[in-house]
Amino acid sequence: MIFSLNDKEIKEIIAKEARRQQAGVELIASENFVSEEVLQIQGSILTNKYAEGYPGNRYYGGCEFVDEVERLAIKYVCELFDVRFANVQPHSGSQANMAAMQALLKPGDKILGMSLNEGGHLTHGFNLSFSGIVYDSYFYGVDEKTEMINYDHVLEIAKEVKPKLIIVGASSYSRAIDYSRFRKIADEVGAYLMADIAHVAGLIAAKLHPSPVGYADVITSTTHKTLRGPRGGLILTNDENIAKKIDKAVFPGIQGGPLMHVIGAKARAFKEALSPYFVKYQEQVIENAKTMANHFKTLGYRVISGGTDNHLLLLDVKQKFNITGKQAETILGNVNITINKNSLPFDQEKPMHTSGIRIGTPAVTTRGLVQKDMIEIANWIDKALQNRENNDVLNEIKQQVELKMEKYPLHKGGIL
Ligand code: DSN
Repeated sequence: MIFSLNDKEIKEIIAKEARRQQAGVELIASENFVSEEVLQIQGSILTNKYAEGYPGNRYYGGCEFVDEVERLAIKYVCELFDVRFANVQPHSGSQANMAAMQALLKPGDKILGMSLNEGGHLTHGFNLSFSGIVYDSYFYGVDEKTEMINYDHVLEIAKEVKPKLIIVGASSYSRAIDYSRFRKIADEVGAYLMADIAHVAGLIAAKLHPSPVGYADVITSTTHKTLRGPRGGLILTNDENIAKKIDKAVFPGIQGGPLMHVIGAKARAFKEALSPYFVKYQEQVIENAKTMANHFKTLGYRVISGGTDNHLLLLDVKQKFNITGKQAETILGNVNITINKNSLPFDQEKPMHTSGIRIGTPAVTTRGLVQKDMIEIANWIDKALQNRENNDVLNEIKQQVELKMEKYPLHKGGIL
């Protein structure tokens, strides 16, 4: 598709990015590669249409066909997660969260979310995000020993804070989440429960991770992580009254015209996620993450919480090499292995430096890589970090990475 572009300036930039994606091992836990279908729909003429409002009730004429595509996206996502109501218009996960909170809360209300340092997300109450500015935010974290959520401790905090909303969900937490426990905690303190499943949505859709459906009042997600759709957000609920409030909060509350080309691409991604192939893909994502976590342990790394139940793992590089996560990110970037620095629970380093790195397997699994490849990649990571001052070794690893990834072209291996 990119090669039919006439604009030389942008075409060259896209071509460089395409080469980077093709030649690298992509281990950012929140990234993935979409199918050709998703890519084409997102690049389609659906982008030309204004459609403020909802199907059958728009502020513009000529919406009969974009109504069809939005209805399709809603139908597929409701089927995928087994829920009654969906809003597929949020432009991102952050906006899904903003709308969900606006639907349930008033400014100044108390919210309780997982702290950013211990795995949570900016929009779960961080002081520089709308969520920490508009609402009175409080946090729970992980247990110092197990590095997992201690549900009894969450209950204690909830009893003390008495929040109107509890948020469950994380960006860098490698363990399964017990949504039923969170429901009980919310009930004990009379709070709404919102599950942000952005990271694990694909695993939940494939029934390989517990689902918050039936427990959370509202569920928010992005569509582009494990779910492998276009960049965007969504909101789900089984409560008709809340669904109406959510629709109002998304439009006209915080957004104007929906991105109909993205909604079209979301519909396609949800359809792909309903196929049996998608379950196999997610099984492989988890197998790959477990293989890597185990192999890093045999290489002497401290894997946070001792392992993983999902698509990601966190490694302590400070303890192993006395380097920061930021340094590790740069070293690995130089050998075409893309990860991100990540604060570890109780990290002594600042968030711009960190003691850890986060590694995720959704993208490499889409490329078609399996367990034996994870061992090879973990060995490269280890070798690169160990030989971080030896340019010959680093160049050799980079060449090996490029050579390997040539065998797994984008939009081939693993994609429907
Ligand atoms: N930036 C996303 C992530 O990497 O997890 C969360 O929004």
